[in-house]
This record gives sequence, C-alpha cells and structure tokens, in this order.
Amino acid sequence: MKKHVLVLAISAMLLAACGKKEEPVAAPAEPAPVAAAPAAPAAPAGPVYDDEKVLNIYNWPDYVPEGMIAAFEKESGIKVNYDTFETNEALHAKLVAGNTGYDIVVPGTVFAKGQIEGGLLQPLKKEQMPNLANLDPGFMQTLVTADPGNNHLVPWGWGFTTVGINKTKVEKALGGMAMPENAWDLVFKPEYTSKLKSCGIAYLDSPTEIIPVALHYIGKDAYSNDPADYKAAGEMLGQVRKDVRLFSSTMIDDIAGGKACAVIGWSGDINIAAGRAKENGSKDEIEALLPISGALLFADTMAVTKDAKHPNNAAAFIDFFLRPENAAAMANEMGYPTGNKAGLAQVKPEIASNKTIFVEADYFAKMIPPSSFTNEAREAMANVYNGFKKGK
Ligand code: SPD
Repeated sequence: MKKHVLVLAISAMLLAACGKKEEPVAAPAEPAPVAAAPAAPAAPAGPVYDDEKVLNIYNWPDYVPEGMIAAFEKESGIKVNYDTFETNEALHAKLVAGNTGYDIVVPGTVFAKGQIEGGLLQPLKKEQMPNLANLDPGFMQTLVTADPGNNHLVPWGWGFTTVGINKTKVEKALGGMAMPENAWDLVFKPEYTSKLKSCGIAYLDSPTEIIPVALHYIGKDAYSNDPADYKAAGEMLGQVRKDVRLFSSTMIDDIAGGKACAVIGWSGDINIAAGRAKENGSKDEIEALLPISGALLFADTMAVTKDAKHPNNAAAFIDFFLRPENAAAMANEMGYPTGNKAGLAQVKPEIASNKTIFVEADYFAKMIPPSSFTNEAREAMANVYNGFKKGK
C-alpha cells in the first residue's frame, strides 16, 4: 500500500541520518542494547495509575487533536496539565535545569539523543504500553540512532521544515516576476525577499530551525559542526535580515490572517494555516512547498522526564496516544503523521493524498534527514542566529 511505502521511505531516509557524534548533556549513560522491534513485553490487565491522578505534559503548541486530552481525562480520571514550549532550545534548557514539574515532554530527536545520553529522560515502562505494537517497526528503527533499543522515545509526530506561502499574495507581490525554481529563494534571496517584505516574511524563531536550512541553502551540510560554515550562513542571512518581518514559532494565525505571505515554517502548521484561512472565509491559496533542493525532516517524540512524579500516568497516556484512532487524528487534524502503522487505515483520503503530509517516496530522496547537534554546535549556531536577528 502506498502509505506503507511512504513509511518505509522515511525510515530509509532517517536511517541515513545515523552516525553524527553527540556530546552528552550531563553524565553519559551506558549505551542500551538495541531492541529488535518495538514490541512490548506482556502487558498488565489494564492501565496502572499513580496515586495522584495528575499528569503534567509539555508539548509544542498547536500539536494535539481537539478533544484528545479531554477523552483521556474522562477515561482515566487523570487531570492533565498541558503546557507548551516553542523551541527545542526552550525545552532543553528546562530539562537541563531539572525539576521541570513535567512528566511527559516532546523533544525533537535532534535534541533527544543528548538528553538520553545525559540521563535527562527515563526508560519507558514498555510493559504498560501494549499499543507500542501499533508502531511501524521500520519507523522505530529510524529512532535507534537517537535512542538505542527504542527505550526512551515514542513518536508523537513527524514533518519537515520548509517554505510556506500565501500563493495569492506572493504572486501579487512579485508582480510579473516568475516563481523561483528553488522555493528557498523566496525567503533567502534578496531578489525575492525585497519584493515579499511588502506582504510579510516570517521565520521560525530558533537557531536550530533556521541555521540548518540556511546551511543547506548555501550548499553546506545542514548539520555541519564547522564554525566557518555558520559564518557563511550568517552572511547569507544578513543580506535578507531587513526584509524579515516576524520571528515566531506559532505563526499559524500570522499566515492565515495575512501578516505573513512567505514563511520558514513546519509542514503541518502551514497546512493548518491553509485550513484556517478557508474557515475564515479567505479565498487565498496557502501552500506548504516542496523545494527542489529539499526540506528539513524532523521527528518529535514523547519521553518521560527523569524525575517525573507520575510515571505510571505518563505510561497510560503514551499508550492511549498510541491507539490507532489517535494516530489517525494527528494526521487528519494536525497534518502530522506519527509512524503508527495501525492508524493509517483511518487516515482520511484527502489527507493521505496530500503530498505535503504523506510525502511521496521520490521527494524523500531530496529531504535532509535529521541528525543531532553537539553542545558546541548549538552554541555557535545560537551566536550566529542572535547576531542575525539583531541585524549585526
Ligand atoms: N505545531 C507545532 C509543530 C511542532 C513542530 N516541531 C518541530 C520541530 C522541528 N525541529
């Protein structure tokens, strides 16, 4: 089936991401043995809950289907406190500081590898998660580089960082000028940005979102550790700084409401903006693009913090999320697939055929697979990014 081919395609691409050395955040842990498959050990008769019926979740904004948390609360009697963070950097800083107060967090794998090695996340209670069996083993294999043995991470959603446009507004702002062959030109090339600044350019507000795509645009490794590469990326970005109107990691309403016509954003969020604009009566066409030179893949994953106060409630929620209907809702409502094979049958046909949600195998060949960042690389990227943002 086509969707299965797609899961395999992302598996292959993500597997290709293996091998980057990651600096541990704190004390390095012994490498865990690699599990053959994500299958769970024999499950207890039903969910196990902690005495205190509370669960504290820290996730990205606009990333949970409507009613999912309420459905879990109703079924389990657990009160969920659901907070959001806007960047991997923000979550990482909280984890490093410790005492987060959160039970479940949702780091991208590019950060999770170091967080596991640093002992910031605890092993999953797999025996309490029978629905782990719903996950695609090929997809789970792609997470092994970050999480040996699949012992800490359960996929929440995956997608890609790309260029999103309000086509109607972009065409108008470009006047007679043709759309570029490479969509990244729209946000990185002064020839285009100087025109699109009139309808608004928005960038995600994080060094590890912007510097990798900028590096890729100038022909460098998106996950380079070379300071000279960062300098070159900073110089390229410096040329378009004056044309960037907004820095935001919650830009759905900015796109849908007309504050931005060209963005560096996340695939699912751009699709949500397209739907929201329509709901609001706009006739403008909003699209997530598939740049000819590729887009940056990411996978966000649930993990339990090392000092979680409600680890059993966390396991119960993770297992609940892994039900096929919840996985399908992530794709149907949020525009992000989850790597849950059992949920594919419930994905709506119009979502399954959307090539910016379930990307076709041939485009995957162009995608930039996830890797991970060393502490030094993150610091150097932050310096370049902050200088760029300040216009220095
Ligand atoms: N609406 C939020 C989507 C979450 C995206 N996470 C992206 C991480 C990319 N590095």
